[in-house]
Amino acid sequence: MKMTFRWFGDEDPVTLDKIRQIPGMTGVVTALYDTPVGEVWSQESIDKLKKEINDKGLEMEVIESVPVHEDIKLGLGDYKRYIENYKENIRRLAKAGVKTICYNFMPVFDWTRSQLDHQLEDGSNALVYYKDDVDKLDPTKLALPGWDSSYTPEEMTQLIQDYKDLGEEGLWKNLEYFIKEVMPVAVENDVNMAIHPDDPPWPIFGIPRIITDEKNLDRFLDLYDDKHHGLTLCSGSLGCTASNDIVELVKKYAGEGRIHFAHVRNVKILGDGSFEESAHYSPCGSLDVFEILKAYHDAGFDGYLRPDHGRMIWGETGKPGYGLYDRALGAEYMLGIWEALDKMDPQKKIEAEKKD
Ligand code: DNO
Repeated sequence: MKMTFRWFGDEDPVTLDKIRQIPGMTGVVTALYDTPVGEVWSQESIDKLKKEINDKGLEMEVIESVPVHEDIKLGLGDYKRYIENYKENIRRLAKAGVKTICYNFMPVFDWTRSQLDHQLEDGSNALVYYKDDVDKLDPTKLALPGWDSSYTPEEMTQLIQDYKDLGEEGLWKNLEYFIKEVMPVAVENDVNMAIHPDDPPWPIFGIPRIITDEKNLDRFLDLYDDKHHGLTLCSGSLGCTASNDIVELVKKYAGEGRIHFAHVRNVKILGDGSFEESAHYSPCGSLDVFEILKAYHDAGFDGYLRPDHGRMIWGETGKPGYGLYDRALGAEYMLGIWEALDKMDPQKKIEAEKKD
């Protein structure tokens, strides 16, 4: 397992200098944020970014995300050109030593919450999703970090209608087309493609979402028979409904070598389709983070893992979910679990003794 940390580039208040001081951090997960969605990333910018990161002693082996243009998801307009651009981005990133690309196929909206700074009992604040509040939101007027904010309300209304017309099966069809086009390039360049599940894993605002549960993850993986075609298993996204058993999903898909990137975060399920994000430590939420990590460990997981969203604590302000302190606490907690699992693993003990 390689512990990594998301970094939003030079604009991120959590600098590389801070990230490199978190014990056990091997690299950052990042992207080029100044290229419009769908366009080709310049090799020069990719190489510059890599150098900046490597100069701080960190690796840049995971990109999160190379976003998929809405035209591809809708199978409309310029989708063929955008797919060619996507392939070129895979080639260019591979040239820079990138091993894993995270992406998602969520229509219009990436992760969705009703509030980004809900105050918890201990005075920290966290992202929450209260179903009643989300139901009252007007999606054409919303903007959350991570969303493409370049649409006017009119364009957004049209886009939402297009997805309603497309429906779930239409979205599957376009996903299949995309996968069959890009995967041969990924395989040829030895890049793992890791789809991020929908967050939350159910349809919102009446538009379809399909990367939501075991049945659909199976259907997704069946689209292309090669290990490079895999998952970003996000415990918090899939785990905000009790119907997804994260430990079992990790056992199954890590066992099949299909998880290339692990997002680990805890979440408190409130039972009525609502949830609150919580600290990583298992007793703080509904997920058993120890059992999740044990499932990765038992499967011999050697991919990338990152702490996912953290709360804002100790007065920190910044990008919701992506402050320094709580994510660093999460990383250390998970490294502690991993070290214990390593040292208690009889096979690893034998190997270590042989080395001595
Ligand atoms: C939320 C993230 C997502 C993720 C994308 C991947 O914080 O996990 O925004 O980066 O869905 O494409």
